[in-house]
Amino acid sequence: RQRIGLYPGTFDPVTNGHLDVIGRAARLMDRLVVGVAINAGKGPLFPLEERVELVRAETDRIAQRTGCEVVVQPFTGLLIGFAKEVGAQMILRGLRAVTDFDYEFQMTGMNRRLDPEIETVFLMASETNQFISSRFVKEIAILGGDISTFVTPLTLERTLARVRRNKD
Ligand code: COD
Repeated sequence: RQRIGLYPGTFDPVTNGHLDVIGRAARLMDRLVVGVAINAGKGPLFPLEERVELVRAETDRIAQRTGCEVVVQPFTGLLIGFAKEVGAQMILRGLRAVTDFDYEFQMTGMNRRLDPEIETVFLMASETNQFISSRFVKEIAILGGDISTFVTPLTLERTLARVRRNKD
């Protein structure tokens, strides 16, 4: 049986923290679906299509390096529904410091109730990437700070372009 994992998120934008987790997940899976959620409630900086495009651009290398088939797909609606649709046996989530725990704990518990067959697995990024969050990347960029060690050069360029566009 093929091991299929789903790594869902908002990826607004994708950071070196996300890519670190994707690299680890890819080593464990035959196929990794990265699900990019619409998440209109979070008021994203990037439109869904661009978030998908950026994750795709950054994950090609990971697929080559690990031999895992990495597929990036947008999704709307319930996470558990999407996990079933793509045939995932597990949902992968990244865990940062204590602040993530409560949210992840609730999400995992509720998803488990919705479908007890799908296991949620947590992965930690390396020390360099552990603390990175999309929220602070955006805030730092908007306030004119340097985000070049938190995101790839392509995402850096696109983030600065979005921030500039929003100012006009
Ligand atoms: N180190 C380690 N992990 C990290 C790092 C980092 N530096 N940065 C981010 N991560 C992890 C996050 O903890 C998360 O696990 C994952 O990467 C994605 O992060 P985000 O912020 O891009 O994504 P979220 O947390 O906004 O994604 C939320 C979902 C879209 C998964 C959620 O809202 C959802 O499931 N929506 C669908 C509707 C649904 O089913 N709702 C019911 C849920 S119970």
